[in-house]
Amino acid sequence: GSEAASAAFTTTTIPVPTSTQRDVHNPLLFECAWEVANKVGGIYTVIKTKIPVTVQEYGDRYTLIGPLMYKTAPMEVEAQEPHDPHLAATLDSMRAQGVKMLYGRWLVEGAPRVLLFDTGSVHYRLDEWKGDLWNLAGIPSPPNDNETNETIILGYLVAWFLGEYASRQLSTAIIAHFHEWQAGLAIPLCRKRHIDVTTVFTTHATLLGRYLCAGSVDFYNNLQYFDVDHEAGKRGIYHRYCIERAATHCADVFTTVSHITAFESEHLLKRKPDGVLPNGLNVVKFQAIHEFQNLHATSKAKINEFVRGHFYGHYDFDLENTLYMFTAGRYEYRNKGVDMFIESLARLNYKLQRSGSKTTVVAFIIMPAATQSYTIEALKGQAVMKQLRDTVTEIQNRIGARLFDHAARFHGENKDHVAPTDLLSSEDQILLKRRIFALKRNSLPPVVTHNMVDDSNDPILNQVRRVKLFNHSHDRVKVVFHPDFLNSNNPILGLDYEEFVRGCHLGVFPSYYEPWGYTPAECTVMGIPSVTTNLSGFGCFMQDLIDRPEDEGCYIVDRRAASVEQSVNQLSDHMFTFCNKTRRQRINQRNRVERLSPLLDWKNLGIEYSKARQLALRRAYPDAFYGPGGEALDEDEFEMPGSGLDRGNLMSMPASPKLRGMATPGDLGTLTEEMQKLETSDYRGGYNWPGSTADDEEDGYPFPLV
Ligand code: G6P
Ligand code: 1S3
Repeated sequence: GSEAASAAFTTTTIPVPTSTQRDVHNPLLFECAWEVANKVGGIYTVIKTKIPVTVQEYGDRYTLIGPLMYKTAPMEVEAQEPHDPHLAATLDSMRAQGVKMLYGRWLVEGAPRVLLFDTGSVHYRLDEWKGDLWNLAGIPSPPNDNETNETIILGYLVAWFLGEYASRQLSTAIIAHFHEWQAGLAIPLCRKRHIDVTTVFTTHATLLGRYLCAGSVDFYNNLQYFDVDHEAGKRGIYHRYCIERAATHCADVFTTVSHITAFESEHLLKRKPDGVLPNGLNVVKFQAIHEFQNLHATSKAKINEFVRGHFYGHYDFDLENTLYMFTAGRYEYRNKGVDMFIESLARLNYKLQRSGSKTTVVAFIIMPAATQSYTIEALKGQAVMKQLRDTVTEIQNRIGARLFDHAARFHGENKDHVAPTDLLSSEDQILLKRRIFALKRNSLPPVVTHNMVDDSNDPILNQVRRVKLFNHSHDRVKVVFHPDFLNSNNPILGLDYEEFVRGCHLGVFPSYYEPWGYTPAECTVMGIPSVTTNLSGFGCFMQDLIDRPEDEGCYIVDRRAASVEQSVNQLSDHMFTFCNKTRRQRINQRNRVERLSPLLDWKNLGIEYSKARQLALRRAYPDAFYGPGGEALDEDEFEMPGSGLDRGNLMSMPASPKLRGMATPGDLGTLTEEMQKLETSDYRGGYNWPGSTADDEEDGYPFPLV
């Protein structure tokens, strides 16, 4: 590097130890992501929910690293002094050179150690580091891409930190695990500087994949043909792509979250992942088995409340016979399959009308977009309904008082029998009439709850207009678009996301691009059935594990082999079938869905991360694991700490899901040294991918049984 960049390279003056000196049996773990103590999207969920199992395995040898956000950090982190003298010395040294940071405990379940760097404090070194990046790796960086600038600063800070720390702490092996390109730049830097750590890179999507899918390409059939540099350049993301690709190729172990994204990564990032680390959740078991059913009923009552207000004046349907469907996520219209959802709703509407169904479907779309405020109409709906309720309560109290008085004065004479007209005074009747009059409305109940910044160009609204789902009385399917996150303090639809999901009947996520897809997974652990596709990591995962996922309330639409028309029909068929279920059938189905939770529990999936880390240690410190002839020194080495799918529990339940034979802990992931030797793209997911030479996907990857 240049002279200016040398400060970050100070560690090179300290002798680098030979790797065999480090203890590989009790390694230290640093896990780095942009979303550590910083909620942006799905990666935050991965990191946060995984903490308890990681802490169980690593205890205080585990530290998370991320960017310091002054707005949220004080709420998330409790500052502490480091106990480890090497760590203290490293942080002091960095502070002395102007780096601001926060070290302490992240106040979430598991309370892990966390180190947050203030990228702003070293912003003045950005140009120097950009120059270094260009000299070192030939990676360019345009001036005004703020996200990339932040990535570069975080990358240089983390590499600086790891370099200094690894040169002071010489006794224990260090694993550094990075998520996504925004945290991945430290990987090539570690490699170039020969920092004695072993690295794992996990990607949760590919940059190019996301961009290509959002356009109108036949993505999956052309994966192997894209000219990646050209496509990245065309979209102005060449420099970002370079960072992502450098992280991918420099990591000791490269992983992703699903087989479908592994396939994508092989072609777009040009490295076949070493394995798949499916995303888990921290599944909370209730004391009483049916507690989640009660929660459904109480949450549904709150949604009912909203619906009465929103549809005032047109509230001519029976809430006892109304189903709540929803989709939610980041606003990626095509990638998240909102186009397909709305089209299928229109067809469902037609099917319900034709069949003379009395069922009403209210379909919610929860996707944050640019808005100005709530609409007057949406606020008014809740207001008039609240007034009506308050008035009824007042009248109810007065009737109660009169009734009580009558009863107290009753002496057995006939004339004291109370007549209804005595109870409901004419004033009360007038008041009630006035409230009912306020419910008259000339317009239809609005589709959208907010004033949109760009109403006329909004893709969701335009699609709703095209299919004419305008919430007419004759429509069996009504649409409510809530273009903001949910929050229990909202004046309309005042529920937290979790509460909302629990109150709904069906989650619908017909994604086209979805490396994992937490939304249907969250539905599952809450016992709410969902629809997803075989282009989502989650959908493929469930299809791989369960014989007939649709029997378990986990519907999977084919978006791979089927045409768009066929997929839309399949989705509307699933929804129509769902509408024809009786309440008893829905309750049963929720029970079955909830029983799948163990499949998604980190207690069972965390082992895949353990395997990835083991592989990283083996690759970096082979001498500690193998003798001179390549023979394993310790056969027990691959034993993982207390983890593994508790099938016993799952299978002992009545009407348990039929799991496929390969659903053992070792089968859930695919990490193995052997895999690199395979030349095919034999990914799982019940389908031979284009360009794949696998004959039989089940034989594709050899799985070491743990
Ligand atoms: C839960 C409750 C039941 C309620 C049912 C409604 O199972 O425990 O008391 O009847 O939800 O189900 P539905 O599918 O009609 O919302
Ligand atoms: C990504 O977030 P997204 O919604 O941009 O990472 C998530 C966590 O791994 C994953 O669930 C999702 O599919 C990806 O797309």
